[in-house]
Amino acid sequence: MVSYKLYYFPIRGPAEVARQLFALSKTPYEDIRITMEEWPKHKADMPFEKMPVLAIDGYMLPESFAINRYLARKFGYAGKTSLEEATVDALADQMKDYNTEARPYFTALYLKKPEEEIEKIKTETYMPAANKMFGFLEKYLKKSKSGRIFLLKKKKFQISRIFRRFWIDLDRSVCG
Ligand SMILES: N[C@@H](CCC(=O)N[C@@H](CS)C(=O)NCC(=O)O)C(=O)O
Repeated sequence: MVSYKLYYFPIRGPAEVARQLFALSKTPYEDIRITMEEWPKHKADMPFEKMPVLAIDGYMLPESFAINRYLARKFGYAGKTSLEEATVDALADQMKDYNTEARPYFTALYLKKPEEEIEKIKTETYMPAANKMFGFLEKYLKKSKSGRIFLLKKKKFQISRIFRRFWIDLDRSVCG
C-alpha cells in the first residue's frame, strides 16, 4: 500500500482539496499539520520551501495544484476522457484566477486590518470575484449529468448559495 503524508499548516487553505480527495476516496493518509512556530525547522526540507507538500512513499511532491491533479488522477476524479480531463484542468485554472482576484481580501484578513477596511475589500473585490467564479461553476454543474441530478433531487436548495457559504467559510482560513 502506498504511504501518503500531506504536510501543511493547521488550516484548510491550499491543502484542503487534497484532504477532501483523500476523504472522498477513503484513502488512508497522514495529515501532518506543522505550526508556524515549528515551520522554520521544516522549511528547508520542502522542495520549494513552501507547503503543501505530499510525500508519496517518501517522494516529496510540492505545489497544491500538482498534488491535486496527481491525486485526482490516482483516485479517478480527473475525468474519463481527454476532454473531461481538460475541463477539470480548466476549472482548476479558473480557480487560480479567482485566487489572484480575491487575494487582497485574504491578505487583509491575514494582516487583521480594521473591520471597515476588510468589509470594503469584501464588497468591492472579494464578492464580485466569488460571484463570478460560482456563476461559472454553476453553469458547468447544470450541464453535467451528476450536477443536474443533484439539482433535480434537491430542488429546494440553491446550489450556488451552498457553495458560496461553504467557500466563504473556507476562505476565512486561507493564508494571505
Ligand atoms: N504555489 C504554491 C504556494 C504555496 C504557498 O504559498 N504556501 C504558503 C502557505 S499558503 C507557505 O508555505 N508559506 C510559508 C513560507 O513561505 O515560508 C502552492 O499552490 O502550493
